[in-house]
Order: sequence, then structure tokens, then C-alpha cells
Amino acid sequence: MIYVAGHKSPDTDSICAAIAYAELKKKLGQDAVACRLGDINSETKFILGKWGVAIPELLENASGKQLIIVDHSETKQGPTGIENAEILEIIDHHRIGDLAPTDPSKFINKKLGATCTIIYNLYLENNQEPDKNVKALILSAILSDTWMFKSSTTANEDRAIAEKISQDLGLDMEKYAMDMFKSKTDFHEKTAEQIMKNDYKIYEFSKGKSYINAYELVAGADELVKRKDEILQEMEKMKTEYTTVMFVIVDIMGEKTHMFVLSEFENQIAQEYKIEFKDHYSELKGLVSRKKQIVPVLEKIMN
Ligand SMILES: [Mn+2]
Repeated sequence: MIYVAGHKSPDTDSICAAIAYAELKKKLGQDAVACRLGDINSETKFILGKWGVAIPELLENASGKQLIIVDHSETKQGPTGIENAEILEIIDHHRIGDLAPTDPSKFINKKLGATCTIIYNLYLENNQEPDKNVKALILSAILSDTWMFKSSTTANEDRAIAEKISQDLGLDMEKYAMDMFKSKTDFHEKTAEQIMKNDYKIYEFSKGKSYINAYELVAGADELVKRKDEILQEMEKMKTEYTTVMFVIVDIMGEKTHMFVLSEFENQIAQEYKIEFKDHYSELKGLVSRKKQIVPVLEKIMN
């Protein structure tokens, strides 16, 4: 039996690539099974449920097994026991890691937006056509990994294959992508306190300590902004500890950023971004990066 596995804390591409490639192997007469190295995320759950595909089995230990690795090539992202497994093939689109298959010619690495794009091409090279549900998984993985072609990693091939599959399936691709992305928004179950701890960094400036929390959302940002009152209340509590508390929600599909600020430097911050805060909230055009566009501004004001 050949085990096809993606990486730890699996994303949609990792899971769908494992399933799609195991299916191709079976079509070619080999015994293969897709597996996962951890819990699947809510987006993947939505996709597998929608297309009636079973969640792959958890691979607890790969020791002594024959493995095909998809979507990475690093020991630390692989299963327990990988050092004692036989790696038959690696198919990936990330930088090359420390793993290699026994036969080096079985290492495929292409600069494409998703591993699933490579896998779709492998079906074609082998004169095979993916089943309808497998096609849907390939499409989903491409949309997920490229944020529906917005990511800079997107290649023309990703878009061409996604469009071809959408046509084959008679699917409204944009609508489907939005449904997919919304299934990934996990803030509905979170309290404001948990939201404020989502992805934060603390910076020590000479004029005080700053807390910057960033929430990147492919879709559904507007719904999070509606929880403004709760969020500001939570930020208010944090004000006892920090001079500046900032919360930014980056809306990837909407190509804008929502900014909440509680700070004695609020006016200077508004000036720097050429915006006006209303109830400590404002919207900015474009996707703002904490590292490139927020920290330097606060540094300038608070140092
Ligand atoms: Mn990927």
C-alpha cells in the first residue's frame, strides 16, 4: 500500500492533492490511499462535505511504509517515522526542503499556485481524466491556495485549469470561491477576547508599548467589523497595559483594510495614513501589511 500525505496542520491543497493523487494512482492500477497528518480545517471540511468525499485517514506513523509526499518536502512537516519510510515520490510547489525520493527523478517541483495544478497535469500526462468530485477538489485547492488568483504565487496555468474545471462542472466559480472562503471564517465562534489574541505582536517604542493584532480574512471581513462595540470594549481593557492598541482586519477579496485604534497618538496615526477615525475606526484602501506599513508608521510617531 502506498500512502499519499501532505503536510502537518493540513490546508485544503494538502488534503485535496493527497486525495487526487491517490485516485490517479488507483486509476493506474496501484494500491494507494490518501491520508492526513492532523485535523482538517473548516474550509476543507466544507469542500469534502459539498462534494461527498470522505475525510482521509489519519496517518499516525509512517515508519516502514511507502510514502508519496505532496505539498512540501520537509522532514519537520512530515509524519512521525518519516526517517524510516520509503519516499517514492514528492510533488510540490514550495521551496525545496530536506526530503528527497529514493529515485531523484520522482521529485516534481513547479512554481505554480497549487500542488493540485501539478496533479491535474499529471492526469493529462497519463491520459486519465479525474472523476467529477476529484475535479472539484482540484478546483477548490487552486482557488484556496491562490486566494482566487489574487495571490502573487498565481500562474496562468492555475487560472486556466480552474476555469476549465468550472466549465466542466457548470459551476459559477466566483460564487463557489466566496462560499468556500466564508466557510473558513472562524470568528463567529470566537469571543472578542479570543479575536484580539488572534495574531498579535507587541512592540516596545520609546513612547510606550504597542499591541498590534492583525486578522487576515479572505472573505467576511464586513461581518467582523459589525462586532465593533465588543472589539472596542476589549481593546479598552488592554489600554491599561499598552499606550497604543491597534486591530487591523485585512480584507483580501475586498482589497481593503479596516483599522481600529485606541491611542493617545490617534491623530498622528490618522495624519500618517491620511484617514479620519470615527469612533476609533477607519477604513483604508488596499491590503496593509503590519510589517511593511504599520510598524514603520508607529515607529516614526512613537520613537
Ligand atoms: Mn499548496
